[in-house]
Amino acid sequence: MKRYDAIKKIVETIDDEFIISNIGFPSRELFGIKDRKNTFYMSGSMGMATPIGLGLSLALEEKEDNRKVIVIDGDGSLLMNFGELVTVYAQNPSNLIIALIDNEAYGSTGSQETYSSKINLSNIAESIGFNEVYYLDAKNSTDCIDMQEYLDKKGPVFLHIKVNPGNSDAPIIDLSPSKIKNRFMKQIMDK
Ligand SMILES: Cc1ncc(C[n+]2csc(CCOP(=O)(O)OP(=O)(O)O)c2C)c(N)n1
Repeated sequence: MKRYDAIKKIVETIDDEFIISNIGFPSRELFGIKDRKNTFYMSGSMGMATPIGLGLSLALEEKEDNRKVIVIDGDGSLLMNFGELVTVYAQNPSNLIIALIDNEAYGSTGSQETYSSKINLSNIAESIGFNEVYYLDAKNSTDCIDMQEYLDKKGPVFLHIKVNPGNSDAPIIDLSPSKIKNRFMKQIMDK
């Protein structure tokens, strides 16, 4: 299975959760599978999907809005901004799930190898102190990705989803960045 299959399985069971998706093919694949106003396609920089998800999680908690936040991140992006995991742990948002899709590659730019084949990213999350860390081997099947199970847990939850590298034939997102932002913010404010 590849990133596309994992994303498809993740969105199968979601309802009103907010999704922040990583730059490049993860966002394009998600857009092709299911476009939602509650999704923020993060098209700026690697290593920024989880910090945006964290900020949103904390803001929702503050206004006692019980909707959850799912970040679809990538191993290359996490490795580029490792401090984000420490910050998430220290801020301890109960409503945040990080779904780290680990294809051991910078998939969106040609699948150059990352160091995640040499280190174990769930061990790192555990050693930081995360209580809810799950390693899901989705190389052969995505059945292990049962989002309802993880949505029921008190976050922050770190899902380390191992897949094979490769991109699907995903469409270009034909929405302007301001449209993506404005409709997303409306969803946050409207409740
Ligand atoms: C700071 C920064 N450096 C480089 C890029 C170019 N770039 C966009 S996506 C990407 C690969 C991302 O890899 P990963 O986070 O593992 O996600 P994948 O595409 O494999 O799902 C790169 C290098 C960027 N957008 N931002």
